[in-house]
Amino acid sequence: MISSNSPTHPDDVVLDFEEVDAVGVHRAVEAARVAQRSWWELGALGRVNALNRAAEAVAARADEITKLGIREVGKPRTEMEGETARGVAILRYYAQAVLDPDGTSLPSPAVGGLVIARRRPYGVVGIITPWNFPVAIPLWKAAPALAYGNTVVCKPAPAATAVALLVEEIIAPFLPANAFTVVTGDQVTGEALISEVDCVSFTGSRGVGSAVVRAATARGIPVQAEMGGQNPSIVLPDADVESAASVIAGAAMGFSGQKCTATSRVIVVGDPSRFTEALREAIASLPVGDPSLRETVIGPVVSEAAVSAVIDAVADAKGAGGRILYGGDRIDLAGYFVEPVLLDGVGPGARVAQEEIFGPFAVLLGARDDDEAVEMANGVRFGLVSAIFTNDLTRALDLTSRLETGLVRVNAPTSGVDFHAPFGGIKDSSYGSREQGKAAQEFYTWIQTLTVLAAS
Ligand code: UN1
Repeated sequence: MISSNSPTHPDDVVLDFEEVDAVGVHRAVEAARVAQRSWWELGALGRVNALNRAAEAVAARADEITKLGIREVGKPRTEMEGETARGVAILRYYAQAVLDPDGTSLPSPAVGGLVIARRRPYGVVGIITPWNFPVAIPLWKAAPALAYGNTVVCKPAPAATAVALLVEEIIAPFLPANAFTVVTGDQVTGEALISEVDCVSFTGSRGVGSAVVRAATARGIPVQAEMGGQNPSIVLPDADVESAASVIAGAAMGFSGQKCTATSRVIVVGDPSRFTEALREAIASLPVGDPSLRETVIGPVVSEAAVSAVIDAVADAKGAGGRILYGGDRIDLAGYFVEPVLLDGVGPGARVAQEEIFGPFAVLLGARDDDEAVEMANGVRFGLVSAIFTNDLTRALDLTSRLETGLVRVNAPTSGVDFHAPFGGIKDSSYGSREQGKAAQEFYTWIQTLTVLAAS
């Protein structure tokens, strides 16, 4: 038996559930395989209709989903409301994407013939989703997989299982039976899923992601994995100090920094003193506490282990010469609360400036000039997202082309994703083709080249 507990009140057991074993996963995938035929036979307009109705059903129960998300993963209300609304928007978007062109017509070698490269669904897609976006990530994987004709079996992170089951309860009635099912569990369930499905999409840690990629590629099935980040925000000397500090504070500490897109390093070009003080103040002004309150920006972290990771990182940074500018202690509340941490004094090679802490934790680094800032920004194994703060368009453009990250944002927070744009990183951050937007079509389909000639 596995329990999902509220990080705000760990005595509050949100859900107890069984780990679905290999036999159970096999049954779910076989049922999804049968469902895929009915789903495909509904035709494109049938899929549009079903996904639109699913979107409206999620919208109608947005409050319930939001409340459960706040309770189960501790995401502050404003962010959780935004995430649920994003889930609805994703379903509506992919409902229409069903009608996008699904291939290309090419010149025929024989006059009067046809050559068409058309996209076909794989069959059953396995999605393995994290706890930090309990609604948006399952939906941004499931909605395109379904739109392009696949069915889906979802293995959510144990800590977000109740939300995943609620999403299933809400959307499944609009689809053929077993077209979207959740299998609860942890590693055993995830491994069984990869061994059965036709295609795998994963978001989570680097360690688990590497194992997922190895297992899927060993079977020769397509796989995409979104893993960690160690995301830099670069502040140029001409940036508007107050506004950059406020955006970066939110990007680093919102939802306690528990996003693969969170800012973890703040690289200040030139004299850092004014910006350092502004950032310290911006972080200090962020309301910390009960995630069910609308004003809260920093709620709990997800678990006791996550508290320890932050406290250990503080000790580690101090050992490497770090100076704590803000926070660094556990907060005396029943749940898993830690103060947001801002520090400087460590070098770019320090562990806390290289690895992902996945908590409310930001390291300030100083750079002499743009070249040094780029070198520092790129000097990590991750490559998900970077941000540049400046009003100097020429300098910004130059930096954008030198930063080795899948996403680059100018005067915008590293966190926050546009569901209609391709999303993903390079280096150790990602594997496989991009998620979201039209890029998802490429991942969830294969190309069949069809040649039709007139009978001679
Ligand atoms: C966001 O910043 O809104 O798991 C989304 C994550 C990322 C998604 C970030 N894959 O944190």
